[in-house]
Amino acid sequence: VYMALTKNKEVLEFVNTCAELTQPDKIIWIDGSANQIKQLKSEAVKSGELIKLNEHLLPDCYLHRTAVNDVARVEDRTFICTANKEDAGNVNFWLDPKLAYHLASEIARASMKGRTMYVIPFSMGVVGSEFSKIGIEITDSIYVVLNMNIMTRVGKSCLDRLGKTGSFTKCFHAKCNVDADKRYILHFPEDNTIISVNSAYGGNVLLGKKCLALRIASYLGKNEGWLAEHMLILGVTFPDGEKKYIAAAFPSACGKTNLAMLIPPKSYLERGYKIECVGDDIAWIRVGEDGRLWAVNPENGFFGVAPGTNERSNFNALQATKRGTIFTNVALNTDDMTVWWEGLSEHCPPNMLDWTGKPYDGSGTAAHPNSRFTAPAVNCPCVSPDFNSETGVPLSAIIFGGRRATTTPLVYQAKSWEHGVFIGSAMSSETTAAASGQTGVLRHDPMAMKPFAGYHMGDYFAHWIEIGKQLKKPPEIFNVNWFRQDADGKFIWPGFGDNMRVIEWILKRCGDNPIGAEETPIGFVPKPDDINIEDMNLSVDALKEILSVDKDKWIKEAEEIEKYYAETIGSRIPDELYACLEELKRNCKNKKEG
Ligand code: SAT
Ligand code: MN
Repeated sequence: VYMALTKNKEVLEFVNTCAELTQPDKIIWIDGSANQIKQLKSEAVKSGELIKLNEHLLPDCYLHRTAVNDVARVEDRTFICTANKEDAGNVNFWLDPKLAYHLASEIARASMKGRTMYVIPFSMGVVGSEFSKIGIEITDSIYVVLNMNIMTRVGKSCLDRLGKTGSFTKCFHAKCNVDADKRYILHFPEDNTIISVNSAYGGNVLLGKKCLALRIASYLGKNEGWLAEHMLILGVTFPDGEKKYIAAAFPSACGKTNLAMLIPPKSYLERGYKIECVGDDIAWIRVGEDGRLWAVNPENGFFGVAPGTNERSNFNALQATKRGTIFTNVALNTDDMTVWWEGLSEHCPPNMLDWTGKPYDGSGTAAHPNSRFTAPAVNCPCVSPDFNSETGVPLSAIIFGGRRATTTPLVYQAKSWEHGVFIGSAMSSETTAAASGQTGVLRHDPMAMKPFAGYHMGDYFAHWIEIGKQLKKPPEIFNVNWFRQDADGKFIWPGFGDNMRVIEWILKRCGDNPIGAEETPIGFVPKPDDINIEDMNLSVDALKEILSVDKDKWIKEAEEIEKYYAETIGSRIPDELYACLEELKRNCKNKKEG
């Protein structure tokens, strides 16, 4: 027996169908009230699902440990289930929808016996904004409820927004036995439905995040004329008070959160520059009436990578985790019940339990490399005053970037929108711990959306070209690479706050009176004098080195892109991109140029 919070027939049917299948003992509707959340936290502490941290040092903060086989997204168990296989594209794994529903139903059948089923009404984006989408997530995990309550806008207002007839994304999650062999993350874009079974790790189970806000939303965006992207959004305030906004796409664990919350170098702060964070992971982008692109962050919190986060690398993110935060798979300091991860401080304090809960003896890492914090956005000292804007922020620039030890310069600019789409489509990056599998392997990751595009990648590129045609004032498009290495394998560019120096150049290239640049075979590169390296431990020669474009390397890169287009994406690639590829090849082979 339960009290439904809505009269929406479709919602009630969805909840009933899930309950009949999974047979929970109890159903609880999440209304988002402080009281209900408090109760759930104390229940989770009692059951051991959460460990309460030091109330004085980390008020209202908790530690959660996942199963050791369940620590990252699982791309090879993530499926796009379209009626026609071809529509999912070759970059995605595909399952026949009928088969997928059947498979998941059999796995989830009776799996909530003896458990509670929670119904989470949530909104991606500010409730009521034209950008926003409502979802209903069913789950048997309190951890999921509490994380969704941080990452999204949860509660009755979402159901009120739906009214009696509104439509929503059906999100079903059942933890089952966390059996890795029966783990499936299934998307049915044509039914606006997501099913996740046998996992309890963030990206696989917080279904508002990658599953809805990227895979399903990218499909909705294609049909409705907007973009759902794996992008941070930041605002830059200039000394004269003017503000400009940038969206930037990087693969998981490549520094989106750090860039979004960057603290400029001292000399910039003194001149009055300021960075504010609108979002650190996902951007929903629409063409405004003014012919510009406008972006919102559909999330309400940060699910950030813990290792490497410290006072110097990301002061703002660290501050954001000081209250109301759930930590996942970090190490526990048993002396004072605080948390630790590699890079938080130089030395690991004594009396630590590692991420699995065992005494840490110094072998391996104390925190899992993909350990995370789930922190409310309002906690972030540099959160933008536009964070809750219903109309979003106008974009002056879009940045693509990845981890590349060689080839790709520190920054370069596309010659046109189409060329920018080409650059995004041709991105490669070294893999990280954010997904299961080997790390450090160079792979293609177009627009950082390889794991997240909910439909055919060729159609996705075509959609970008189509959006460009509607723009009167398209943002300038850039590519950055903070990760170029020297002959000894050391990073040449220091990154973090110093990335402000590149942001400054990027914004000087936008607007009505852009500064000059060098034209190279791949696009426009800064004149070395135009990157401010004052008060920085970087020689002019090192700067020239990371701005250099090696034609021979780019001939190989172009061949690689051509191969990727033909062999992996396979079809539906717009002609505009092939034209850019041909131009790149011509430019590189023309020895007189550049
Ligand atoms: O685990 S998540 O997918 O939510 C984070 C990420 O990989 O970007
Ligand atoms: Mn991400």
